[in-house]
Amino acid sequence: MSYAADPDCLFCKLVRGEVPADVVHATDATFAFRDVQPQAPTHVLVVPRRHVPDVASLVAEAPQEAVALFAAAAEVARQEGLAAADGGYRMVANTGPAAQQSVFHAHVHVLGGRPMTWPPG
Ligand code: DGP
Repeated sequence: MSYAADPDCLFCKLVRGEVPADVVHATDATFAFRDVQPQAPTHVLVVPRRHVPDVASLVAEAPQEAVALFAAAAEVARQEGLAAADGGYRMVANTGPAAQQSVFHAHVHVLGGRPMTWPPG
């Protein structure tokens, strides 16, 4: 299945620069910016430039871009001083409404800078 670019998608608008973003990292395939509702001292969203509704769809449609997404997330964590050797961070990919996904453009949350608890809510 192939997903067309969505002119109404919020994260597509951020990627295109039509909605302002606090950008922390960008590659040919990915774009990363600070979450507007941070849940931790560091809270960055890493998204593919390609419009697909969730990470599972990205793996199915463009697996090399899913690898690029996780590589970008790891690089963001390193940039933010959160690499595993520095204490670590959490990556979250809410997938579907039961998981509280609210923006249906694939994204990974990179969260850190405070102790994390388990299980997540
Ligand atoms: P999720 O619930 O997993 O779909 O995460 C979507 C996140 O997007 C949520 O943590 C809030 C964030 N968000 C929503 N609108 C905006 C926006 O306009 N700018 C930024 N930077 N983040 C946004």
